[in-house]
Amino acid sequence: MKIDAIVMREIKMPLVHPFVTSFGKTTDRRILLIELQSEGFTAWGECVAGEHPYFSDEMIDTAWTITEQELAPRMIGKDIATGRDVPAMLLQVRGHRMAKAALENAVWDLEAQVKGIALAKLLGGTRDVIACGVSIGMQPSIEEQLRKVETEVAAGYQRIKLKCQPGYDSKMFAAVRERWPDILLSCDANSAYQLSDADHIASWDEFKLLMIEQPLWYDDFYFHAQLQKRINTAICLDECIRNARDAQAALELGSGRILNIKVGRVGGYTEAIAVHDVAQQHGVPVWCGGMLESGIGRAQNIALSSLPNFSLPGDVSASKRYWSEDIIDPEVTVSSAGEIVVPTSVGRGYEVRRDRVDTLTVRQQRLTK
Ligand code: OSB
Ligand code: MG
Repeated sequence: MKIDAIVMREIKMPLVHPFVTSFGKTTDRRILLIELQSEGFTAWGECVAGEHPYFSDEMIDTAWTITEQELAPRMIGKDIATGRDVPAMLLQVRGHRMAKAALENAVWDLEAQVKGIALAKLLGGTRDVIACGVSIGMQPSIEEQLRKVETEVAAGYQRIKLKCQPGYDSKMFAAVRERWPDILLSCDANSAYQLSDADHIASWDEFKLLMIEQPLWYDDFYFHAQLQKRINTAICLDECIRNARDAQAALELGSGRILNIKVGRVGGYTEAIAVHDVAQQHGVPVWCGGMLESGIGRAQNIALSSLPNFSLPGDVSASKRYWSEDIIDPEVTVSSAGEIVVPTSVGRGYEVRRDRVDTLTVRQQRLTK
């Protein structure tokens, strides 16, 4: 698979509803897309870095620069046998995992096409359908929060995740739990609390949450282990898991009992599969997180979610929750049972709509040898 050219594009897409978390508010997404051209094949990757370095230290502009100056030049003109060979090619560059993942995942897409198999199969997927949950941003009032939950429960989603922060937590959880005593419910603090909040967080045990996602610092798993000892509810780690070694260290320390895997956060499919395997060896379930992806990243999350240890509903939901019109055909749809069918056709299983991508593109750069 000789890499003839890499086309970088930034697309700008307005969200249908603003998304509010403890780290900030997102109304428009700026997304870096990678198009690989190889011997007549075209493959795609999506960089999940945000508009600002608020979730992690990456943002679209750092990803753009590092891709153009450091990562793409290491791949262009090279003959790459498999997606698994990409991490070693990019190893000299420290960090920048979301930028690396977009390139690596595009190579996996290419490999699936060249081999004539579904991307999910190439990754080792075993599921025909994946279980879907939703992540609901913080709302201006508890009434509006309840209306959002009602919409998503009615749509069939199997797990509702509530974004929270100090001052917007217990009262809101109580209101949701009172109205829906039996649904699978979780929360995500995106690092908004400190260990001194342990008693407060322990008081949430009464809400019977499936998990509390990344309550403490984005780069910590030592203090998460201290917190996990003081609460009954399972901690789920997101931000702090950068690779399989982190997963092993965190699980051996007891920092959490569930892992959220985001393929961009860990630097690509190869590492995501390694994290999945470490969790499985520890008897720890995983689920696939989301980063407000366009259809390309969404399709790639669906393929990853088909691996066996993705046994909890993920944050991979329907295109229409985010976009008035997605960039893929067909759009991602979720059944009334809260499931997405894993495509069995060759490659990612969703066509990229070039007309739509062109309309949304605000900058473009074609890199060749
Ligand atoms: O922490 O899981 C998170 C979105 C952007 C950044 C971080 C997170 C999220 C979400 C939304 O929770 C998941 C989605 O619907 O894509
Ligand atoms: Mg999270």
